[in-house]
Amino acid sequence: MFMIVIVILDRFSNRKAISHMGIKVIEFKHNLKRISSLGKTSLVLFFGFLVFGCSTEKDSQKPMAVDSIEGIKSPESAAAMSDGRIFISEIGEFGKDGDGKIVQISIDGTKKIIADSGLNDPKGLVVIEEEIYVTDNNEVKKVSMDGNVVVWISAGDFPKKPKFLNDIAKSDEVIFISDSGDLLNGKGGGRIFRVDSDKKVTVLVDKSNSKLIRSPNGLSTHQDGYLMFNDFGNGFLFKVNLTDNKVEKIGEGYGSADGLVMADNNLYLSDWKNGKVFKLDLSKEGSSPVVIKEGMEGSADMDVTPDGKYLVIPEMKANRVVIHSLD
Ligand SMILES: [Ca+2]
Ligand SMILES: [Ca+2]
Repeated sequence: MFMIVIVILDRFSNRKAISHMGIKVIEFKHNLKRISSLGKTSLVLFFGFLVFGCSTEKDSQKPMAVDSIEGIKSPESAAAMSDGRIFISEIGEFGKDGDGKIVQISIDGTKKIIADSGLNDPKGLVVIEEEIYVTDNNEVKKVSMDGNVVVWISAGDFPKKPKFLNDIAKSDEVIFISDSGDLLNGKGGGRIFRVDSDKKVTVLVDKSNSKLIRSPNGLSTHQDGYLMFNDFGNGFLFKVNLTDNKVEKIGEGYGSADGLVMADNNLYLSDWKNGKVFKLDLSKEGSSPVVIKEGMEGSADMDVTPDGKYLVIPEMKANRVVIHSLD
């Protein structure tokens, strides 16, 4: 900007007559005071335009985004809000109680602890009316923005004993929760629970609906009337018809499937064990997944910022959250 002004002043100072742009013919020798009032007005408008032009350009630029936010011990899940806040569940040490956290970050790298007590191994999270609902082993907890943690659904509230509660997703008044079963030993036995508005918990699907179901993990409610989920145990992608609970396998090859999020016609899936992130274009029939990121250490439950510009990837085994530009 400064350079542009210098160049323009220089150009004006070398002109004896400026007859175009409606400016009266004048002498202009390094003395702005001698410019006629019409010339002054034109200059003010011209520089004003430049300043206005520059600020508009600046406003439309993307905010500065960091590549990653370090120092979050075993992050599992991300929930990105339209106001720029991103909530992350931090497992801490696996199997150690009391060291779980909820951390708030933003793409510019800021980090703030929301809750650092009352959590064990927190995983999937969803924000509903300024409260964070997070799965934590065999319970679901509710966390207020000032860090108060209460049990929202206890282990005994589930109709089948949960083993490894994982993702949580909301659609209208219904909440879905995946239980990955015996994920740690690769023995499956997982299911998906449905929580109604009166907090009644029922089984949505398990292996009685499809023998292929082993360890349901990521959930997505983007498609009306359906719940989409991926399976950590076999890398399959499924969808459930929420009217008749019919399960249909719609994809495979996603390894130890974890994150599942839809944005702008694209479904993003992560493979935790092999450290990959896939993009699947759902607007084209029969399209194949494309690897958009690989070599990650435990790419877990991702989210896309509501402006569609960034994929937020908890990189669990690297103890960081990666901000991946989708441009
Ligand atoms: Ca822990
Ligand atoms: Ca997960």
